[in-house]
Amino acid sequence: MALQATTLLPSAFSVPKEGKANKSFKDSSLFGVSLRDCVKADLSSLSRCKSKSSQWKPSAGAVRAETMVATPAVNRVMPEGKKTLRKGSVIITGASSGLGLSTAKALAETDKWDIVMACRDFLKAERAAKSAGIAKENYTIMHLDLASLDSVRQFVDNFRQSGRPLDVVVCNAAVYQPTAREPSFTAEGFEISVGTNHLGHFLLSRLLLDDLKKSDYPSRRLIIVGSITGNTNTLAGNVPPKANLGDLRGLARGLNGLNSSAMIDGGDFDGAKAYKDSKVCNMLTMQEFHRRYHEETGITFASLYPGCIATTGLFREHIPLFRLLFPPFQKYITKGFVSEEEAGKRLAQVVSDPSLTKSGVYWSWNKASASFENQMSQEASDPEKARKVWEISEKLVGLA
Ligand code: LMG
Ligand code: NDP
Ligand code: PMR
Repeated sequence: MALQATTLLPSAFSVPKEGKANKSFKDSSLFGVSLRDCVKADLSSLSRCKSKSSQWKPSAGAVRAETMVATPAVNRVMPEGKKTLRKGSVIITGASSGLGLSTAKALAETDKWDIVMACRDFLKAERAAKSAGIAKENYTIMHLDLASLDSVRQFVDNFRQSGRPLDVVVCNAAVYQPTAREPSFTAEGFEISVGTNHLGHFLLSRLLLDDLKKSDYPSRRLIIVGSITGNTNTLAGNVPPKANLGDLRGLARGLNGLNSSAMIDGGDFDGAKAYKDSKVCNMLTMQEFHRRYHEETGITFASLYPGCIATTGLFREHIPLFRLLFPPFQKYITKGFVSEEEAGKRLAQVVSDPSLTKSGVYWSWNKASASFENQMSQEASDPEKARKVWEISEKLVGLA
């Protein structure tokens, strides 16, 4: 796919693909945005709404690190006798900082969500939730370390024991190791960025699919956070090192750095590339879920680029000079900057907005913060690659 070479000019916004006007837009060029809010939301899944009430009651005996008990998710009867929808039940991974935390906050403020913050550091998550001012009746913290597949399975067991319904899953957590010279590895020996960002989430979402299927909530969603930097049809995605999964030979051999490369394409280790590759896997996984399960289940599978949230903990391992210059660079030069609060509102829309139920899509936002359906790079939208990544990943995580 041709790179949008026009992108350094402020006036050069994304051009819709022929025949796809009003549908697909590329990640913006300089700004990561398009001028046009073009989405015709597919509201069809709303028609699946059932009125059955949930059986869930907060369970005091659940085996998990939990201090907060949420409001029972039952249909509430209004004074006039009208039933209102029960609270939605959402799991957000990596909700202890950055985008995950601000999304939890945005959802909590609506009082319509019971939020499970799935975090590796319980105390950090608890402090984060408190200092963000999230009301305690709206959230529960459960332990999840995506860098351990045992922990992922344990989390799913704990979640099920809590007796909650499951309506939405947000795969948000990620690690980024831009300065690492040598790879580090997950508990099972996978390179840590792909192991955490992709394989941990892959197992988690595969297991939780059964729970989503059981939900009686009007719109069930599985959301996986993607990024512009994994998309080589953008300027940002062309800053070296570029994402490239190659023929997946490293992934197929287990990314263990021993008898195989730690990189998906089998090349030399590069932490920034591993992160971008993991984001490509996230976007491919979302589409493969869509192809395999949307029609059968009605579940919405979506990905997104929330904007450049240059202030988050994602850049904690970058050199201090980068952390100093990156926010003003994004704010004043690329204008791709978005605050944590704004990005959280964007992801909260993908969780709960009745107009964002379309499945198989990658959402982005324009400068007025209106969502639009964006186009991913050729590699990130390659169905054959998506199938191969899916099949290799299910072997690696022990599902096949
Ligand atoms: C790698 O370096 C690191 O090695 C790695 O560890 C990891 O951090 C990784 O992506 C993360 O980055 C990338 C490095 C090298 O880029 C830099 O950050 C160096 C800065 C180079 C300075 C360029 C001047 C920009 C002016 C901005 C001044 C503001 C200063 C704030 C800086 C904050 C930090 C971001 O990258 C390079 O090799 C440099 C190339 C940079 C441009 C890449 C553009 C891709 C070109 C694609 C073609 C575009 C087509 C457009 C055509 C236009 C026609 C007019
Ligand atoms: P942060 O570092 O602030 O948040 C990442 C979260 O992931 C943290 O809560 C972190 O936990 C958690 N996490 C990391 N490793 C694990 C693990 N092994 N198990 C469980 N949780 C883990 O970064 P952001 O908020 O920026 O990133 C959130 C998402 O947004 C990521 O998917 C990222 O790729 C994406 N994104 C970010 C952009 C940006 O500009 N910042 C742009 C585009 C996409 P802890 O708090 O314990 O460290
Ligand atoms: Mg990038 C043109 C717009 C643009 C946008 C929207 C981003 C987003 N970046 C842009 C441009 C550039 N960046 C340019 C021109 C450069 C060279 C100066 C540049 C550099 C750069 C670096 C070194 N950018 C980075 C880094 C990182 O380490 C970040 C990264 O790649 O992490 C994987 C990053 C990012 N730039 C972005 C976004 C969203 C990131 C954060 C990473 C992500 O989550 O995808």
